[in-house]
Amino acid sequence: MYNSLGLQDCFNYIGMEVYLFHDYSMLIVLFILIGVMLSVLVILGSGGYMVKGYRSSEFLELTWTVVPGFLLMSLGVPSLFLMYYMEGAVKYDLTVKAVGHQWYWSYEIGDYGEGIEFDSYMVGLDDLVVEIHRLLNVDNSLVLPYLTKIRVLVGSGDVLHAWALPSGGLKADACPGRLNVLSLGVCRPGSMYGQCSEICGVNHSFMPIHVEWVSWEDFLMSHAA
Ligand SMILES: [Cu+2]
Repeated sequence: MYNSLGLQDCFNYIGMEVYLFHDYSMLIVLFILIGVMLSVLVILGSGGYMVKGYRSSEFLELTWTVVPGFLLMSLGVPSLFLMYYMEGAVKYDLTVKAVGHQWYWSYEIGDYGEGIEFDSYMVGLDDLVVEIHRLLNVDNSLVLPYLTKIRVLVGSGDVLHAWALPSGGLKADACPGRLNVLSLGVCRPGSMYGQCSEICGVNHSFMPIHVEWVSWEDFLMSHAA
C-alpha cells in the first residue's frame, strides 16, 4: 500500500530523475512546513513578546530574502534541466507519431520500411476479451524496441488530448495543428500503460495508451508481415 504513495517505477533514465526530483522537492516542502509551524508555535507560545525582537532587524530581513531565494533556485534549476532532457537530443533512431482522436490514438512509424500506421482502441468489457488491466487494454498496442532513442511527435486530429506515460515520466499535450516532441528511450523490456490526460470529451477515460518494449529482433519480426 505504501508503494502507491510515490510515483510508478520507471523504465527510463528521465523517469528515474523525475522520481528523484519529486522526492527532493517533497523534502524541501516538508522542511518549509516544519519551519513555518515551529515559528508560529514559538510566536504564539511567547504571547507576542518575541515579535518585538523582529522589528528592524537587518540580519533577519537579509535571511528571509536570501534563504527562500536559494530554495527556489535549488528547485528551479534541476526542474529546467529535466524539462530540456524530456524535449530530447538531436539524433534519433526512430520517430513515432501519436495522434489523438475522439476517442482513440493512432500511431505512425514513418521512417522505417514502408511505414506503419494503425489505430489503437480500448478493449472494453463487452468485447469478450480477457481484460488484464481494466480500462488500459488496447486492441493494437504500440510495439517499440528498447535501448533505442525514439522521438515521439504528439499531435491531435480534433480536440486537445494529452499523451501521457507515468512510468516513463512523460506527458505531452496533443494540440490540433501543432506537434509536440518527446524523447523516449527505455532501458528494459516490458509494458507501459498510460491514459489521455486532457479532458477531451465523454469517452476521455476510454482512450488508453499501451506501449510494449521488445528487442530489436522482435520489433523487426512484428512488423515484417
Ligand atoms: Cu483525449
